[in-house]
Amino acid sequence: MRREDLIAFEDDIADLFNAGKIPYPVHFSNGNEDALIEAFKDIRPDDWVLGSWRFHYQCLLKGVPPEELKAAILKGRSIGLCFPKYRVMTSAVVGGSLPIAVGIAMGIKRSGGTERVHCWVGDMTERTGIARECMAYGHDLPIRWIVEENGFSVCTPVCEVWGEGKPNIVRYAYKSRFPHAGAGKRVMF
Ligand SMILES: Cc1ncc(C[n+]2csc(CCOP(=O)(O)OP(=O)(O)O)c2C)c(N)n1
Ligand SMILES: [Mg+2]
Repeated sequence: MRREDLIAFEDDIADLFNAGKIPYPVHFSNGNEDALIEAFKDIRPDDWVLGSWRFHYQCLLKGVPPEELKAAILKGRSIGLCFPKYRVMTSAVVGGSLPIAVGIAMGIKRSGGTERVHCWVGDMTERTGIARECMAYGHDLPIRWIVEENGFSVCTPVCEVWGEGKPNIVRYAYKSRFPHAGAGKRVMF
């Protein structure tokens, strides 16, 4: 799907929302067209695509027919779109889709499949414990994490919350000649 088609789809949904025709939460990907089109160049039809509350564009780019997507949005499903037939799954819970993405990727690896998993992650979601654990598990799995940096968690600046760049968080690097514990020899007491 082309950039203009993505924008036209969301503009239609935005007009319906502003006219009070969609009494449910909707989240828009406006401004993200180029990054998403680029990410989808590496996504095949049998790959899985997972993510969060903001997923209209990913659904369209994965092949969900616009009318099917619009019908789901009008029923209030924009915040948690799932189209297993097109291998699209999302969760409206922060971090909710990441363990599912890991599970799907593990299943693919164990069965010797060639499909891959692509999981979208918000920049606040990325900093949660569940994301760190899932991303650590994902190293040897057919999974790609795509982090969207918008600088915010709803209205809260992400870096400010974590104190990133603040002067009262001081770091220094060091390398020890000893192991984590002990002095390098296995001593039996
Ligand atoms: C467990 C949980 N806590 C809180 C929320 C409310 N919530 C919805 S979106 C969101 C922001 C998450 O920020 P980020 O991961 O950066 O996503 P984005 O900025 O792309 O929306 C929050 C806190 C939620 N959906 N789930
Ligand atoms: Mg964010």
